[in-house]
This record gives sequence, C-alpha cells and structure tokens, in this order.
Amino acid sequence: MLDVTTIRNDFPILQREVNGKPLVYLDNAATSQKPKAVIDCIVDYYSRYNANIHRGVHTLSQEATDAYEQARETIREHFNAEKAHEIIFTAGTTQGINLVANGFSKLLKEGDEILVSAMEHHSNIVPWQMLCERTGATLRVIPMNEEGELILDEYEALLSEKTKLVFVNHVSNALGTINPIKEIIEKAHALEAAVLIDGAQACSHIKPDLHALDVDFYVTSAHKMCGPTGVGILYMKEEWGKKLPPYQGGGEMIAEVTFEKTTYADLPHKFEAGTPNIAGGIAFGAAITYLNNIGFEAIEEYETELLTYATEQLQQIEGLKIYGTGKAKTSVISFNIEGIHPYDIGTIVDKLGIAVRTGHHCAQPIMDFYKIPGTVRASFAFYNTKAEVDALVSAVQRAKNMLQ
Ligand code: 7TS
Repeated sequence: MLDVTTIRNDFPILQREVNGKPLVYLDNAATSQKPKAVIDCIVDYYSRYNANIHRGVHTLSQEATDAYEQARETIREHFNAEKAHEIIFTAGTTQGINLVANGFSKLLKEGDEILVSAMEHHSNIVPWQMLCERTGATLRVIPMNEEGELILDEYEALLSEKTKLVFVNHVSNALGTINPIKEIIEKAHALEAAVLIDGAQACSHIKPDLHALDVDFYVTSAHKMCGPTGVGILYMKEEWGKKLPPYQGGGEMIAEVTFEKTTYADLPHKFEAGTPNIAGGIAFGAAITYLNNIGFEAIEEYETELLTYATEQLQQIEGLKIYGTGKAKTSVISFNIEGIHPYDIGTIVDKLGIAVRTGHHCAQPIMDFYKIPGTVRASFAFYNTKAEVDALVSAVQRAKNMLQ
C-alpha cells in the first residue's frame, strides 16, 4: 500500500497555504505537482552540467548528452517501446499530435477518411481539421453514450477501407473515461488504418505497454506525470518514423546540408530540430523513475479508492450531477449543481484553498453533447487524501448554500 504521508513530504508545494487555508490541489488533470526529486534534477542540471547536447566534444556536453539519452532510455523502458529511437522528444502532447498531422499531409487525398472520437481534447481535433483542409480528407466522429463511453458498434460501422487514421484519447480529460484502446487499435489495423493514441490523461494513472498495444503513435506530456512543462514524447513505430517527413527544419535534424540538397538525420533526430528542452527531458526521466518507485499498481489501487469515496460523498449533495459515469474511469470527477454556474462554484471553493478546474476543459464537443456550458472538475492524484475529498465536499456544499 501507498504511504501518502511520506509521499506528500516529497512535494514542497503541498505544504503551502492558499487564502489562509491549507492548499487542496485537485486540478491534477490540468497539471500535476512536482516532487523534490524532479525539482532537484533540474537544479542539478543547470548547476553542474548545463551544455548543449549531441554536438560538443567537451566534458559538459558529453555529460548532458548522456543524461538526455539515458532519460530517453528510461522512457522507452517505461512505455515498453522496442527501440529508443522510436521515442521522439517533443514540447508536449499538442506538438506530438501536430507533428503526426503534418506528416500525413502528403499521405492523404480526397475521399480518404480519418476518425476522431466524440470525447477529445481540442488538441486532438483541431490539427486533424487543419489536415483535412490541406488534403480534402473527411473527418468522421465516433459517437459516445450518456455515460460518456464510446459506442464501439458505431465505431465498427464507421471503419472502412477509406479509413486511413484513427485518433482517440486513452483517457478523457473531461470525463475520466478509460477507452478500450486495445480493441480500437485491433479493429483499425484489421482495415490497415493507423492509430494515434493521446495519452495525456492516462499516463499519470496507467502504465501503457506500447509493444503489447501495437499502436502506431502514442503521445503524452511530462507535466501531467510529475515532470516539467514544455516537454513530452511522441512514440512512433520505426516504420512510420521512416515514412513521415520531418516536421521542422533546422540544426540537429540533418545528415548533410548544401544549398542544392539536404539529407536528413536518422531517427529520432530527424524529428528533433533545434536545441531541445534538455533539462526538461532529463527531469521527465526522473519523474518516471519517481512514479515507478511508488509503483503504478499501488497508484491505481489508491486512486480508485479515492475516486469511489469522492463519488459517493459528492453524490450526497442534492442536485449534483456527475458527467462521465462509465465503468472504466480514472480519478476525475466532472460535475454540476442544478441552477449554479460551474465558475461560481470554482471561485468559492478557491477561497477555501481548494483548486479545481471549471469550464469546458478544452473539450467543447463534450459540453455540447450534454448541453451544458461547462463543469466543475476535481481530478485526484496519488498524493491526495480522503481528508481532502471531505474538504472538497464540504466546500461545494457551502458554495451551494451560498448560491441557491
Ligand atoms: N490531450 C488531452 C487528453 C489533454 O487532457 C490535454 C491537456 C492535452 C491533450 C494537451 O496537452 P498539452 O500538455 O500539450 O497542453 N489537458 C488539460 C486539461 O484537461 N486541463 O488543462 C490542460
């Protein structure tokens, strides 16, 4: 079992107060807090061996290169990718998706179809709409039911030999639904369509096995996994890495440059133009090591307990409705109280030191589906406690009493 008291001591920010109250941080789906191991890793890099990588013969550059490539190896091992060069460092999930969408510009034509799910973050919608504009391909939507689960029969009905690509999130940021990605990938592959999975919301809760999933592309952000902002990865099967063109041109991504012709570097450098977020990449590795030391089984078990408890307690509040009631969920609860705007609840609970997100959560199609302007979203991490759930429930009850 997980020792939450000890774990909380790893996170300096959890000791602070907000508006005179102890901070209760329940906005983990937006970004996670950082343990000292990750903060120290960044300080250590800039204090001891800051240098540019992959280019210097000098000692600092070699140390920085080794640490950066070691982080790539830690990440490869964590996600069970076959080869380290299938892990491309990016600025985060959004950039990873744009890189792939850009790569398909010349691979799609009019008449082709690409499938998106009804429960995506805008970053897994808009780049594909832009791709459709460039290519004339058509975007089609896999629908969901009232519980916030994808309707797999309808997915199967949409799949055809016209389908070239399917992109679905592993976990919905607004609902917490865990999608059956193995089944989704298998069904797409049966028709030779490629699959991109957006793992931004999954990877802090679940350890995905990319080899077993046989996925083509998997993207995620370090900052949702106790790592820093501005860094993430795109896992890309080697065959796709060879097939897709570079995303950006510049230093580091070339083999040879003349004014007549440039040849590109091998993977992963072909997709890593310019000086990367070196400290960020190294700290991402440290974050993954930190999470694995706690253990994903223990994290999943504890977060499920928190989710069950919070769901039961919040449901005691009259007029409170939860959106996202599917069978497979991570520790995210989106809710509204009848007659009250989510923003007003968010503002009052903040006065009591509690951080939740309110609004459409960059997933407007989900809000349109439920015909609501937004929700209040409480998202829990392994460092949250039942006492914090109690604080949330009592603050929401108080807000309801004030606003009704
Ligand atoms: N995909 C999903 C499912 C997400 O939840 C997010 C961020 C992104 C993509 C984009 O990630 P980025 O790191 O490139 O910004 N989601 C949220 C959220 O739910 N609240 O704030 C950010």
